[in-house]
Formats: sequence, C-alpha cells, structure tokens
Amino acid sequence: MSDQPSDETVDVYRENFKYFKTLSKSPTSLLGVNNHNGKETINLCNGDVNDVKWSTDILLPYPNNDQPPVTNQEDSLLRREISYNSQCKCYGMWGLRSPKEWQVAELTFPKGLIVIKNPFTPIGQRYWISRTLLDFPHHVDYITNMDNLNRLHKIKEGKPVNKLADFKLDVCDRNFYSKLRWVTFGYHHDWNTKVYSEERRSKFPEDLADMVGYISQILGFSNFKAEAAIANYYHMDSTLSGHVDRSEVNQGAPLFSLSYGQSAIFLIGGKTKNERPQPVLLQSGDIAIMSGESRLSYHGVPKILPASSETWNMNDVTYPKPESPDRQDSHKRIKLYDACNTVTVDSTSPLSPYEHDCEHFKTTINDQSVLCRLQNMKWTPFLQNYISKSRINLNIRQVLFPGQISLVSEFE
Ligand SMILES: O=C(O)CCC(=O)C(=O)O
Repeated sequence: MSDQPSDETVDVYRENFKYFKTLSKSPTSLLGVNNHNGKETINLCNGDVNDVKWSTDILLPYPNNDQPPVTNQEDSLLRREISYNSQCKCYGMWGLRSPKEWQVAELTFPKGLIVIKNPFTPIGQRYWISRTLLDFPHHVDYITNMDNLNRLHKIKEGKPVNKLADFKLDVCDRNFYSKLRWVTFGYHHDWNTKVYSEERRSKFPEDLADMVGYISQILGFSNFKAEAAIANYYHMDSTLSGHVDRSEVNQGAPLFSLSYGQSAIFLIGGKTKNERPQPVLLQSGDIAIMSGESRLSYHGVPKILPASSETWNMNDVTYPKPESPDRQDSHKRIKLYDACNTVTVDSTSPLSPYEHDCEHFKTTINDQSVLCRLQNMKWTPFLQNYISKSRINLNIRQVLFPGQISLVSEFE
C-alpha cells in the first residue's frame, strides 16, 4: 500500500494556511497584485462613480503563482449588483458612505463570498473602532476571553457558574488590552460546547444591528437579523485557524464580518479541507459577507499584515455638508441633532445626511447617542496607538430562523 495519503485525506486547507502564515516575502509585495486571471482591474462600483476601477486589492496571489482550483478562472471576481433607495440618507448615521460609492465584489469560489471594499468614512471607522475597544469589552452583560478563563477556573474549583454574575470579572487589569482576544454579545458563542443557549444571551447593540440590517437589505438579504456577535482582537502575530461556523440554528443566513485597523489574509476554501482556499485581503473598513455556499466554507486568518494606509486617519474626518432638499415631505423628518445641542434641524431645512424617514431603522434614529458620539468622536492617543498595531474583526451572525423568537420557542 502506498504511504501517500489519498486525495480525500490531504488537508489542502492546512497546507495553504501554513504557507501564508510563514510567508517570508515582504507583505507589501502582495498588495495590489492580481495574477489570478490576468485582469488588472475591473469596475466594481455600483453607482455613478464610473471611473473607480479596482479589484487588485481583494484576491492575493497564490504560492508560486499557481492558479486556484476554480474551473472558470475568468470569473474569479465579479461585480455584485446592489439595490438601494437613493432618497434614503440613513447610511451617514452609522458612518457609511453613500451606497452609490460602494465597490462590491463577489467571488466565484467559494460562491457567495461578497466583499464590500471599505464603505466607511474615516469617522465611521473611528466610531466602530471606538465602540469595539471602549464599549463592548466593558459591557456588564458581554463576555470576554478573560471572563471565560475565570469561568473555567471556577468550574475547576467546583464553584457555580450558571449566571454571568458568577464569573464576570471586574475590569481592573492594567494589561487588559494586551490580553483581550474576544468579546461575545447577543447570543454568546460558547467556545467549548459550540452551542448557543437562551441562558447565555445579552441584548444586541441596536446601532450595530441596524447598520448590518441596512447593509443586508442593500445586498438583497432582506430578512437578516443580527443576533450574535464575536469581536476578535488580533495582534500582528495572531492567527485564527481554519474552521466552519456551524453553531447557528439557521445556517442559511449570511454572516457579516467587519474589519478595522491592520490588514488580514483571510483564507477561505470549500466545504471540505481538501479544496484549495482563496487568499482574500481584508483591509480596514472592508466588509466580507459569507452567504450561500461560502457560509459553510472553511475559513481562517493565517496572517496579519501592516495596513498599507491608515484609512481611519484620512483627511475627510469631517461631516458631509447637508444636501439640498430632494423631498416634498420634509416636515415628516425626524430631528436627529437635538440631543447633541449642536445642530437643530427644523422641518424646512435641507435634508441632512443624518436624517431619513426609513421606518425600519427607528431604533438607531431614536438613539441619539449614536449621532452624538459620531459628532463628538474623541480619537484618543490610546485608540490610535492600539489600532496602529492591531486588527479588529466584528463577526455578526443570525442565529434563529425568521419568525423564531428564541431557541426554545415556537415560531411567532
Ligand atoms: O477575523 C476574521 O476575519 C474572521 C473571524 C472568524 O472567522 C470568526 O470569528 O469565526
């Protein structure tokens, strides 16, 4: 019998993971290179910004310039059409640019992997970096990797850990941020059992749920509901090994993955480990969406790369000027600035990018703190220092089927 493993047992994913993890070439030589299909650039812009051409910053080259195992090389990256209401200005609410400027691509392998190249304004990136560093890890109902360690210690000592209060640590560790690896919220991911439970569930932040809801509508996933999230914190030498996210009851719903700070090689393959993965470059502000077949694909992060530019620090860290009125029913608009005492919008003033009348996102509209925070964003040396050496990933999932209100309940 041959010593060679059969094709079925070769872990192609792992071989490629190792290759990218130990890459010795200057990482910058990978940037801006697309040798998959000989095409330098394609136009992926959906709006009327026709001159924008890119594509080179999504697919990274393979080892030794080999070709990926896709049958149709020509179509390895396609433009993904989106649909949005140009009257609706709510994107500004969450620090997004107008969808007409978004550059949206879909890979043909694995099918259904969508990448939106940084749709955020610099202030938008700063907002979410600040949320993930200053708020989420300190929320009383959210769980960090340090809390989880404490939980495991208590279990060892035979102490009860049924409630969060039994194991949640007080944050008083001066090395907190160097130890921080993850935070879970909504349904808490259980790293040991991989099973969600109603007992381990916190309220999902409305600003994040609404923003992802808005993006999902634009992509045509109208029923998406953010119910669980993991914030992952990467140092320059961190990796995340290949895995498939199967904990969710509803594995058909897309998964949204937001990246901030330093760049990552995101290695995503097929349903088995013997399909050769695609190396995808995720840069600050990029949103990857695992939908369709790619939702259950092996994926991981073998390498963090220095960001080629600090897009969260670009000069346009200012608020867009109010646009001219384009609706007759402006009197119905909601006043968004009042609580901040900075700008008060009366019913006849021009439509501001922060105003909209989309019923759907009322929670964010009524949450004045989102807007106040965006407007009064304090970009501290701590935030700048942290993000110049780290990558943050916000991984957002739907857990339940539409109409299901809990893991134990019947459908509504
Ligand atoms: O950091 C990333 O881009 C991926 C994170 C991930 O795969 C996960 O949290 O399951």
